[in-house]
Amino acid sequence: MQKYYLAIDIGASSGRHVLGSIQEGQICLEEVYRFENSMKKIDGALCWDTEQIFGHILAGMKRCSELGKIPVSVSVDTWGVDFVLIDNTGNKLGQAVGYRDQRTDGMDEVVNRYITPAELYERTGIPKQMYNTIYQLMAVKIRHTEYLEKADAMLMTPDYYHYLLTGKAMQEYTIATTTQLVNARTRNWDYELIERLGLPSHIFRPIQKPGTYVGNLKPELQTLLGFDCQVIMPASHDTASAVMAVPSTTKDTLYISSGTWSLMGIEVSEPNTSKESSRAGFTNEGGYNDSFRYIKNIMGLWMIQSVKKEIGDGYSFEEICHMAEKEEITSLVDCNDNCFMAPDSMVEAVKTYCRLTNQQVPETLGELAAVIYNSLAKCYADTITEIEALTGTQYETIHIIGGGSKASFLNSLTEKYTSRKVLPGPAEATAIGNILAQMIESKEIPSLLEGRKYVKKSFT
Ligand code: LFR
Repeated sequence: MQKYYLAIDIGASSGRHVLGSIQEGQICLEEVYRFENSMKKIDGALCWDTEQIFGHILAGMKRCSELGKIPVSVSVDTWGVDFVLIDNTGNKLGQAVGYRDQRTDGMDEVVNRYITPAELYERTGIPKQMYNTIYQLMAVKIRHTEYLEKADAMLMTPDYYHYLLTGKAMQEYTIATTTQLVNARTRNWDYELIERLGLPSHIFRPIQKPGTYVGNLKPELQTLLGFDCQVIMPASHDTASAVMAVPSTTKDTLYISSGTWSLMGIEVSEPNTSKESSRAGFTNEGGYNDSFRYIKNIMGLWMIQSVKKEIGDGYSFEEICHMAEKEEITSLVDCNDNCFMAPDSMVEAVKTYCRLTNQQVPETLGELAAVIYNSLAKCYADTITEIEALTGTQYETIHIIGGGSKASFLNSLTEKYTSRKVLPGPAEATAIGNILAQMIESKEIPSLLEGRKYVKKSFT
């Protein structure tokens, strides 16, 4: 009987259910369900509609049973930093506020009262990003102390869905590191830091490594779906899963996980929490097998996704790339400028940036896309310079994985700006990494190294 593993990979702009199996020595994928995702304004705050997302999770699982392809296990991965607080009956306390919401404005100053930025980076290896969980929790502490008083657990988004599927509240390591509350050396919650911040330590449940069995489906879900299966923790942070699927088996591999965000960096075995690393804004996020993702967060395709939503809805990304290719505009923006994080209008944000920096202001969809794609590629080139200076290593090639690897125009700009060879794919890296964790757990694949060999022969 063919064994299937189900990856439920939920990104900030879309989610997908992918069945993975090994057939004739190769990993085979079958996307069985896909849905749109975005933050929505609820009571004035940008939030995730957790009920709607869970509805999609179940609908995609139901599709597996309709197809007669019952997975032996299922794992959910999502974007990082966001969380849900639950009380001791499992009820959600407040909304699942998303990372682009402004509730964290000024929270860095509050956190600074308890710990200096230098010590915070030294302990956690995570640089300041205003959306990090630490600042979000500080906003909850200040505006909704009652939620923290009633909270029984703080569950990161994928942990919350694993909880809804099984009734077991557990925390996974890779996504926990995105909170900026995990100690980079002990790889555990930094309870001393948590106490200094005045957060209740009991809501931070023991951290488990990817591959841990969470539970089986709740009885009522088994009835609803018509099957039961194991729920296994993948590397629950989508970026951690994506990096598992980098098709390289050598050290010193440079990658960009390209999607709503562009995450550019390398895999290392020890964190770098030096002052230079902090100054350059590199993050040491926890990875599979206790590795670290030494990366820089770059605003990514979010900018073009937003412009498309605003003025280019009738066009595909491919068509938009073709338009951009023909433009001659040379204006560039700093993709990591905070004005692009959650503007009311991305079109206006890009135009204003160009106007304020005395550059040609893009007017058409093609011009706007040209500015964004060129700026991203330039940002990649600057980031390579930083990584090479920090690691003392030269990188000849760049693996681009994730949905953004299909943007061939961006790939060619990346080659132009970086003078490095781009190796695109696999596009479904996150789902593949999610599936690899399940396959390794069930012993169908012996190790991550072997898993990456499978990825190389199956997808490139
Ligand atoms: C990518 C990602 C990034 C994280 C950002 C916000 O989907 O997970 O790694 O920094 O979303 O959570």
